[in-house]
Amino acid sequence: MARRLDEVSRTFSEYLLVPRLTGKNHLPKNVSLKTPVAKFGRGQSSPFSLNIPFVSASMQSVSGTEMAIGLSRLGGLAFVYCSQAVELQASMVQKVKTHKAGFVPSDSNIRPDTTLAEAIALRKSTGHSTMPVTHDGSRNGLLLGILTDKDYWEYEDDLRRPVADFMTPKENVVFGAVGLTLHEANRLLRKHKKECLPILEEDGRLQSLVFKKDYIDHMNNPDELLDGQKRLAVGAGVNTHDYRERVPALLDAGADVLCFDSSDGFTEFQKEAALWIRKRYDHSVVLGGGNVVDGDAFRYLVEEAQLDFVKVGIGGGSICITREQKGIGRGQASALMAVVAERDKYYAETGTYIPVCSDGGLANDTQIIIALAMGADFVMMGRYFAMTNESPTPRIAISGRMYKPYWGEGSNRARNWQRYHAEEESEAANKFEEGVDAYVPVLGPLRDVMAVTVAKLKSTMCNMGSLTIREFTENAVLTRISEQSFVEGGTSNVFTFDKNLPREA
Ligand code: MZP
Repeated sequence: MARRLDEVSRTFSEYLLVPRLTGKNHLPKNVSLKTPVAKFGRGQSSPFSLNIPFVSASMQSVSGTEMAIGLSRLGGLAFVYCSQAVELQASMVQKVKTHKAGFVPSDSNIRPDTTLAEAIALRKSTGHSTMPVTHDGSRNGLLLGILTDKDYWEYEDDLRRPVADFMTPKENVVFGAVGLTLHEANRLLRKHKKECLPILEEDGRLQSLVFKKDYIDHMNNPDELLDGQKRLAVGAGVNTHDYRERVPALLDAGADVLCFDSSDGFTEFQKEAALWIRKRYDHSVVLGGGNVVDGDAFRYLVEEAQLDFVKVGIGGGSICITREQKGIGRGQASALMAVVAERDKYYAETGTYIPVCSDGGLANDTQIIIALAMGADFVMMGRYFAMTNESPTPRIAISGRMYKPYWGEGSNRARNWQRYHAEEESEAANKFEEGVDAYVPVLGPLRDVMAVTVAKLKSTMCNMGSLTIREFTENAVLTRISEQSFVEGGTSNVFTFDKNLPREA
């Protein structure tokens, strides 16, 4: 006879937090949202942490280059989607890594005999207004000068003339030598009041560029998530089919964290793929996987597949119909609490802490907060990020409001059948979908949307007498709510007016 779990499958909206003593130092400005991603031993710190506990889902309609750059700048991490060709995914990762590194390889290079018209066309296609002029037009050619948009007047100058007539020649260019630190490079920029500093090899070849705007950008984003070379951090989804080609390509491109993207991770396929990665790269790769919904599956992925972190959640995603279609899954709160309990047991037994990620089904900021209080070290979201300007989908006006398409990786549109069915290699695979094709309202820039969530989270953490995510989980006291108290939590016995209704002046 089937084994039956006694506990009802519960979800986040069934819980509230009971405040703990708030001390005078429990102020939002003192709160740290830093949280581990890679496993670590007792008394050690995690080799890879986030500065805010949010990662974006490995989905076509969520995590492209723009999302990865935007989220990493705020301190989180995007998992660039793997439901695309290996080379395309690797090139997205590479774009994030080269986005701003302090020392950036030059992307837009021209020769001295390039015409002004060609240089302007290049500027328009790349958006780069500063172009090194090298002897052969390559990024590592001998530097002959620099052309910026201040050197010419597009509508006045003769566009057929060569850029050599307009550029600042090398003898007037301030440059640095290879070996200079970023700090020294920024000092030179400041001293000479320049926007861009070319860094040259001993023989005069161009090695990289340092921009003033990158320094300013860095100062405006104190939480940004950087790797050891001061490049933005980026994650990437992988699968259990083409990992032998995909993983090396992603790591070569500079991916910082890899994660198996699978609706059900309690499989020998995930173990086999993870062990292949471990054998080839040892523990130098931060590798996560899932998804799971109970302690047995968690143990399996940690002990057998040697993962660094484990993702929790089956069937809770906003676009997910797995529970309806196949009858598998578990209420997200119950799943998370079961896995967190097993994680804590594992930590007590072994001294190794495995970060847990709650993935999918977070319908609002309150649920994000409850998930973290329940013991998730970080949360993965799709819908939340799909609603921001940085998601890769176009804006569409419907009945006077702006929307963006958002579709599941198990929908026909994503055609990501490997994720759901390749293990079965069955024709039945294409007979049903596990995700829907939908729309979400556009909320605006990621920075603005995230600022509200972060403010609410920090405020609640202070209510719970906590300055770190760890303290938050340890201090959390959760209470289940009845339907009646849920109603009580909204407005009651008052009239509220729809903000969208016209009002009298
Ligand atoms: P949500 O934040 O939109 O509620 O959920 C996002 C999560 O749903 C993803 O991280 C992934 O785990 C899951 N997902 C993605 N596609 C599907 C599907 O097509 C899905 N069923 O369940």
